[in-house]
Amino acid sequence: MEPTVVDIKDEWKQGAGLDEAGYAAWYAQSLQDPDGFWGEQGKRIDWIKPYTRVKNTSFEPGNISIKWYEDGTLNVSANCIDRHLEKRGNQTAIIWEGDDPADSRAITYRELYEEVCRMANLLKERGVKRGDRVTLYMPMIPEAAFAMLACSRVGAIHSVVFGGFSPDALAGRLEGAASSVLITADEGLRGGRKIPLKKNADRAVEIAGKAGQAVDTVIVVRRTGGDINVVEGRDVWWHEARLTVAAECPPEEMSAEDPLFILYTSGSTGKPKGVLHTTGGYLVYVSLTHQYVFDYRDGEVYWCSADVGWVTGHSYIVYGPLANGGTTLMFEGVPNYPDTSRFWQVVDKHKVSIFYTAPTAIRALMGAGDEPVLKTSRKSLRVLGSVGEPINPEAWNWYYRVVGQERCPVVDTWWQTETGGILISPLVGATKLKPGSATLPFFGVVPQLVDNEGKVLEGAADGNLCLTDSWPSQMRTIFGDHDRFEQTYFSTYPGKYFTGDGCRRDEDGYYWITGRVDDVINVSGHRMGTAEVESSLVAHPLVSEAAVVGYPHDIKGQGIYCYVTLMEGVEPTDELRKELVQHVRNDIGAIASPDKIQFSPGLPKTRSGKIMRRILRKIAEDDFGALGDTSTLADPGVVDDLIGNRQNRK
Ligand code: 6R9
Repeated sequence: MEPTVVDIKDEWKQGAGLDEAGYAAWYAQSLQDPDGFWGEQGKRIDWIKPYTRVKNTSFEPGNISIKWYEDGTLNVSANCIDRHLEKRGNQTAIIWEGDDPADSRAITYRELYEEVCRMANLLKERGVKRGDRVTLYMPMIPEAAFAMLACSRVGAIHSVVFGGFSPDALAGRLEGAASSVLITADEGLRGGRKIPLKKNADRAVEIAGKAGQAVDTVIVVRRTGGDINVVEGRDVWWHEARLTVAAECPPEEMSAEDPLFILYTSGSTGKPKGVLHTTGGYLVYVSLTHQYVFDYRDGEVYWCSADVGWVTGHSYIVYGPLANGGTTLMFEGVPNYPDTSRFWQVVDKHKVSIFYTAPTAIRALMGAGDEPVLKTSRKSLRVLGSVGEPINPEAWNWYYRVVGQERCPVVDTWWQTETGGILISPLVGATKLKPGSATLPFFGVVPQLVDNEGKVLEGAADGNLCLTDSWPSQMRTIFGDHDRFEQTYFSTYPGKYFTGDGCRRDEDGYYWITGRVDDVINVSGHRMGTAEVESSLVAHPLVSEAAVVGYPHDIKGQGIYCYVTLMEGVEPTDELRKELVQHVRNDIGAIASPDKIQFSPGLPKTRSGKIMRRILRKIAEDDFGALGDTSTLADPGVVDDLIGNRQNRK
């Protein structure tokens, strides 16, 4: 089927004046002369000491080294706040929309400055210094942004852990980052339900303590007023402490290559990795992409519905929009509470111009029909964005047609925690759209498709997506494990960064991401390593072996399908199935809940004992005809058993 092309409409032409030819010219220049191009773009942020060196990067095996603007110094929070005060002190920096539609708050740049300075002073009072790691376990409230910016103000490295993660997962991240300071809230609130953050945090601190990572400060933001346990000397109420510290705090002068944050993300093997980002290149890149991809214009309200626990929240709720002096909306709730019109009611209430969300939310709302959308106005909307997973053309068209009334371009933005910012995406006003395609690379980004042997594929082709050169917001290392960094991203195809994604390039040079080609699955836009779910399952005393794969799911994109072999003599029952689901939820968090568990006496393995996931994926997809070569299996009979027992539970 020939893809439809959506032409650029006159009203989409960029405020900044970039059109199709402008994009092509800038793109060409960014590849021919990276130093010249990025040297110029680097000026969009304020430097304390200007850089003289721009790009210094190597993807050479054994010497993976990524440095941008390395001799420049700056402070990220000063760039996101202080430099806007003169012109925008009274402009709203953050609009907060609570879970309850009656709850909202507007924070000006002046107020943001004061709150961030207070939080920074409190951190200092508790002994936090440059380079220390501070862990955040927060609901979607403005204090989450205050805390991130406060860390950057004092030169500390934040590690934000998504509020849906379990105490065990939080403990692992406290240990991994060797973090002795935690910022949390009494409870979170989502869809009318309370989430016991402080209770989870207490448990996590206890687990981490037993493993040798002492946490000596827990700063607690009061959100719901729910009952919590307060540990004298360790726990500090934010609402009390903030009255005792100054609302002024000079920003630390940081090097462009000093770390800004660690963010744990799942890979195909082992424990989640601490992806490390630094200050200068990151800030230049996220502010530039925020402006050009979305065509952000002064004074507009911009809303990214992600959670600050994910990279999208870091780059496109907090750092990009605030570096640009924008007004960023932060939403505490969920798309279907109190009802399925909520997103569009928020758009109308706050006159949102740019709305950025995930395909899983679009598909879920599409399932509720057009009426909840059509009863709202949405006339403030100008641009729609998508991120997190491939968007199927049907969902793209609904988003474009029903939500955006064919007035608003849809920018499908492809990127990763590791890339820090958007790498492949249309630019509003400068790129013709094709529903389902992330379209073309951003300035300085060089995608390459290779086959499984690493042979470079030219022209229209389907292959593994690599990037042949660095961009300023690339991750610098895995915190504390540079060898694993090289091993994970640069060893599959030496000399290139391998994304882990499959991708097709069409005859117009447009990119179509086809999904992960490794053992990472994408459930409702959340990244998960199948290995993590497997290791949780096998930790259950009644489980002998487990293999986990993704399967197509109408709303979530991918669901979690688990094949479980029980210990000798254990009866497979529905009760046990429920218990295992609960076990994984407790271990990792609700986002890792298995959708289907199939008890299977055996798993298909090669003679060397490797589980053949390819076959398990096909069975989970109900695609029994295409199992491929099963001749290397130790016991081919296992496959027939698995097909015979295929669970088709909803
Ligand atoms: C930003 C973010 C990264 C993985 C990535 C890919 C998938 C993200 C996408 C997309 C197709 C898009 N992904 N955006 N696939 N089209 N527009 O989501 O980071 O959580 O690290 O996930 O998500 O598979 O490799 P992260």
